Amino acid sequence: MIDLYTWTTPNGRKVSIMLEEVGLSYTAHAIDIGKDDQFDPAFLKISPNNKIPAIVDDDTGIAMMESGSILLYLAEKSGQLMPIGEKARWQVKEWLMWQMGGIGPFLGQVHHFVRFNKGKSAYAEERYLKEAHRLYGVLDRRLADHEFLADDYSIADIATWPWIARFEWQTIDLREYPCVKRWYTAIAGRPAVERGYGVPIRVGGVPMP
Ligand SMILES: N[C@@H](CCC(=O)N[C@@H](CS)C(=O)NCC(=O)O)C(=O)O
Repeated sequence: MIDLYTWTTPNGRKVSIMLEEVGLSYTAHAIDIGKDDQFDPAFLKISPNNKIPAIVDDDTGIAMMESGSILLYLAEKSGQLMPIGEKARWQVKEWLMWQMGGIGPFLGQVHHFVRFNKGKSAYAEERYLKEAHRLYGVLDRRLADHEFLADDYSIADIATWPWIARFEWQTIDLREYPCVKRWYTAIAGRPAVERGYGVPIRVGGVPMP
């Protein structure tokens, strides 16, 4: 049994979607980051960086923070969503790291400056929106000749998809990125994604372009 500590955010949804996809049994615990639950000393023992998501695996006694690491752990534990061949495995890790270093941090800043604090810093709005469009362009070009980020559906897609699900917050029109739109819609139609999106509580349906 896995305990998942999470909230209704892209990083949290990566892990609930993964758990739903691979069929491992888990219990979701809501850590409401709007109410500072992430600073509770009991939670800090599991996630010392005071951020969701985090897991505790009763089978192994392993407690883990950082969504990219958790996805790698769950892929290894389940033997799913990570290819076997060397080249393909590295492609998955490459695009997973691209998500962790680019998509997550920069789209997160778009949410802060463009969605929630519009008008506070014209410089930040321009910088992060420009970077968001650049990243969407990279994603669109990759998906122009790959069905998924690393050919087969993998943890690289699971890491990236919940951030793209916030395209409306990012003021991104997915019609500008037709290959992203095709990929996004295909993944949105997966039952496990729909279930994982609603963990730990459902806040509306999966946004559709
Ligand atoms: N690199 C971390 C980022 C996690 C993260 O930023 N979590 C946010 C929610 S999406 C959070 O817990 N924020 C609470 C805070 O910063 O106090 C990961 O991928 O797990």
